[in-house]
Amino acid sequence: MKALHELRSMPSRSWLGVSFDVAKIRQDFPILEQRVHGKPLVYLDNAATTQKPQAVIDAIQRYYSQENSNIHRGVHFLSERATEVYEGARLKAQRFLNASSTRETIFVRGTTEGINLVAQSYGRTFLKDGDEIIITAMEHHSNIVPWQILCEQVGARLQVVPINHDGELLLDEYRRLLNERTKLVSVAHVSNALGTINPVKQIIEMAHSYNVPVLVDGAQAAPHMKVDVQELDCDFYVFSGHKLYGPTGIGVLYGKEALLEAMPPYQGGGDMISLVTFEKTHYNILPFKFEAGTPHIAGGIGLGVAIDYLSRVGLEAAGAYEQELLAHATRSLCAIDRLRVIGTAKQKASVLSFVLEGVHPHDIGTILDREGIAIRAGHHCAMPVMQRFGVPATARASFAFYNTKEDVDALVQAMDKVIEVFG
Ligand code: C6P
Repeated sequence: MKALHELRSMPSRSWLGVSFDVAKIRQDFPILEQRVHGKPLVYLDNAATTQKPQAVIDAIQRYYSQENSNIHRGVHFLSERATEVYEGARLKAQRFLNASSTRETIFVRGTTEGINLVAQSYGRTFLKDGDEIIITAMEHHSNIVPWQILCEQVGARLQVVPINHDGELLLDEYRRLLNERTKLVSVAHVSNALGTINPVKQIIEMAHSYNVPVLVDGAQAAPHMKVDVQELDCDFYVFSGHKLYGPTGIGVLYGKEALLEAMPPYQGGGDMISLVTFEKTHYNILPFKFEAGTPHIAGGIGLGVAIDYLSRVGLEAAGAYEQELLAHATRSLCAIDRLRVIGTAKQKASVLSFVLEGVHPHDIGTILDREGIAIRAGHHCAMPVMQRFGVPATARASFAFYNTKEDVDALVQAMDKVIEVFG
């Protein structure tokens, strides 16, 4: 007979056969132990932000209690230590994306800032009146508004690739929109409102046949699948640390070195310079040219630890397990009368948006909350998606690898309560 500690460390099999020890993983996330409104917390708002493992919390605490100092500046022990840990985190981010060097790995506040950086630095330098930027109908506002601002500044035009009723891109329309006026394509790897996984490699190849660079918004992809920027051959890739089990206020912009070299700084200030005189300023080398001011040091360090944690869990196993959760949740929710899933693409990540006839999504969210279940209800910062599907909002459950089949079943059961209350 096996001892209890041996049994505990054995990987448990999930219900469809993917081997994944979710019970053990849940022990790494202290927040999941709490009760909300007297019920065990069921956290299904992972597309908004993921919870943090103890290792990340410890790293942030360690930084402020033992390492806190400004980086790249000091000659003293603490500054050198903090610089080493922070730059170590950059190396982890570089390897995570398989970027060819840390010069291509820029720390930003998150996906939003990364896209704004490219729009204002690359866009204002290389786009002009009459040029076109292609985005898609499923973008988050962060991948729409920065381009609209740029269009107003330089006189360029935004072109939008439409989607079908399953929430898949119409690639023939994309092909039709690409032409010699196209100067940039910017597309979500995974839609936050629909869950659709876009064929970004194909999108990039098509754009490159017109010599057009492509930015990929990886906010919802990086936490769920292996991203290899060299394999994708994307020109820019952005993601947020807080959706990847890391801290808020930190993210990564990957850019091909030649493009980043050709781009002017986004902001001016300390650390992004090599020499300042009143006559002329020389900028720092990459990646520091794009990192003005004291950065989010604790955030960078926390993100590095989150990347380590994710690689210990194994992105591939986690992704396969999340697919099981998604399939189970989709089947169970679809069995509910008058419930419609919004976003039924063949390739999806673990996002499940739905509407229930006659009940506003905010009311669904409120009833579920009373049951201890956290989902998001609203337009998910993707208003054009809501317009496309003719709904004001959706309820959205989004899964992480620490969620369980029981979490999904709790959601489905609580939907009975919603129906009971609203009829
Ligand atoms: N989506 C959601 O609940 P920031 O806020 O910069 O970390 O990420 C912005 C962003 C950009 N692109 C996509 C595809 C996203 O999903 C998000 C953030 C969250 O869906 C908050 S609105």
